[in-house]
Amino acid sequence: MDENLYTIFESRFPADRGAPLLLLEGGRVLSYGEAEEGVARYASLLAGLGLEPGERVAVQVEKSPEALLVYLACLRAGLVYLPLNNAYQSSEVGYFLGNAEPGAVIAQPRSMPWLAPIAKDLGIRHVFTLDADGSGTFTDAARSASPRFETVPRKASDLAAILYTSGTTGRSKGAMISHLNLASNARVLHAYWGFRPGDVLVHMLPLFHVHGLFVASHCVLMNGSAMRFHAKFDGARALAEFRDSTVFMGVPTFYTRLLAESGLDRAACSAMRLFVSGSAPLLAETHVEFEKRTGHRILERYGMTETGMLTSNPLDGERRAGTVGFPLPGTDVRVVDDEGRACAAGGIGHVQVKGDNVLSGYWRMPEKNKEEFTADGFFRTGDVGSISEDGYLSIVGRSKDLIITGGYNVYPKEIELLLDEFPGVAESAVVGVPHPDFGEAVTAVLVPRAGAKLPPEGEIVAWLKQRLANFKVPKRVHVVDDLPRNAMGKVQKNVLRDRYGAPGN
Ligand code: MCA
Ligand code: AMP
Repeated sequence: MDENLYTIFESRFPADRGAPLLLLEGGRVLSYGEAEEGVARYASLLAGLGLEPGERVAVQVEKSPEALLVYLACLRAGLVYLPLNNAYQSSEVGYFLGNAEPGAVIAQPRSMPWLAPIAKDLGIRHVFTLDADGSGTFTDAARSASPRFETVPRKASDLAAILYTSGTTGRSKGAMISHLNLASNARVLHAYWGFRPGDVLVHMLPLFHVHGLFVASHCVLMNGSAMRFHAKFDGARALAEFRDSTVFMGVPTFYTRLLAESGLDRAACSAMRLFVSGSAPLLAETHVEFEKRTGHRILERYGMTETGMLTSNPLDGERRAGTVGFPLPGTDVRVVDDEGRACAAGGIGHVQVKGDNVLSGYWRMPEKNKEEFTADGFFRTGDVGSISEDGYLSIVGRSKDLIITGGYNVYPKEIELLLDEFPGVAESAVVGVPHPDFGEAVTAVLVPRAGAKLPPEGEIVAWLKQRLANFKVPKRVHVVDDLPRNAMGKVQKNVLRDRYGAPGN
């Protein structure tokens, strides 16, 4: 039986293929029929290059309708989609390409001066451009490709995508996501959040991470309905779109920015039926304030790149602020102590999960697979939580050293390793401190070598900007004589967080 995710989507497309899939800025519309034809052409082009099912296609492009169709074309052609955040710089991209060994790369034209040589060195056979306006060598070549394509059948366990997530060691790991992982989560979310004919989703998330690419887009494709598709988040525009839309999904920063819009009120949101938040903790005060202004209780859910969505507050029933709700159907969620024993209700412990939505392992890292899964097959999320008597999960912290800033993950180790290379730096520590817009902000603390004088903060930040995606670059860099350490010699990051998290730092 064919378990290709694209086949599942296709079976849910509207009978009238003239119905809209994408409602674009300036009133442009992309219908399901047009999308289907575009996907077929792109799949024909990719398959025609001689790429075999299972080969990777790396994509680092701006969000555009074409970018969405490239993803669907990879599914359809049995290729493994490898999306890359377009903020990643050359050294980051070089690592991903070297590790994943894609057969083709599609990237922004402006990246070509540095990306083409990397691809050549790595022996990547096909390199295409795709710009934000849909132009580029990829779409040029697709024009003469066949508008008919027979979907390549896939088994449930075949890979659909690889998504890189950074790690606590500073080395990124490729999460291997199968057709079943995606299909099971798409089916569950579509039902759990009550998608129905005529729903219109406002899509302002980036397309290179799970939230925008899978959670939001898949609900729409499973529903055969339309989404208002924007290149990026814009509060005023979102408000205008809410007037004739029904569903919105965003990271907490989207909601705090919406609250800053004076026009956010009940009337502006009267057509909407559902606001979903995730990727980072939503402050209870944001939840309360949003309800006061709009009458809507935000539905908070919790997930990971490796697992898709794991828990959700209910559609009908109490959406409890400060919690991420119940395990989704088909997902086992448990909270255990350091010895792996289940915690009693209300007890705080490690969150572990199991289900069809959970990845099979990391790309070419068998040792990580052993570390990240328990003997009985549960995945260790690295989150610390507790489950209440009545079954609501709360995420209360993380055992992994991770900062989430505006919904993007930053692993301090990666930044520390780089800072340690900065001339004159003896050691460094990177922590997350509270930030009104991004939730947490990356902050660096440096200790100079004996006798060395470090340049002004701005110079260090400029140096980092050339080497790191912009959201990873510390908002502040502090220089100190010593880092605070405990009796074991371990840096006390909590002390640094308290010191630099105070207002005015
Ligand atoms: C941009 N900047 C940031 C961030 N974004 N700094 C920290 N954190 C960020 N997230 C910096 C830029 O480097 C720049 O600094 C300045 O802010 C303005 O940049 P700009 O591009 O104009 O910002 P923006 O367009 O306003 O973007 C903010 C944003 C965006 C809209 C919140 O970051 C965003 O769309 N975030 C969503 C991330 C997401 O989709 N996460 C889901 C991951 P400078 O001027 O110094 O260069 S999936 C996931 O986590 C799991 C699976 C889950 O549960 O969903
Ligand atoms: P990522 O690696 O980008 O998939 O990020 C996954 C991590 O984001 C999880 O392990 C959590 O730490 C965090 N996360 C996602 N959703 C929530 C939420 N609603 N509340 C708290 N943390 C969340």
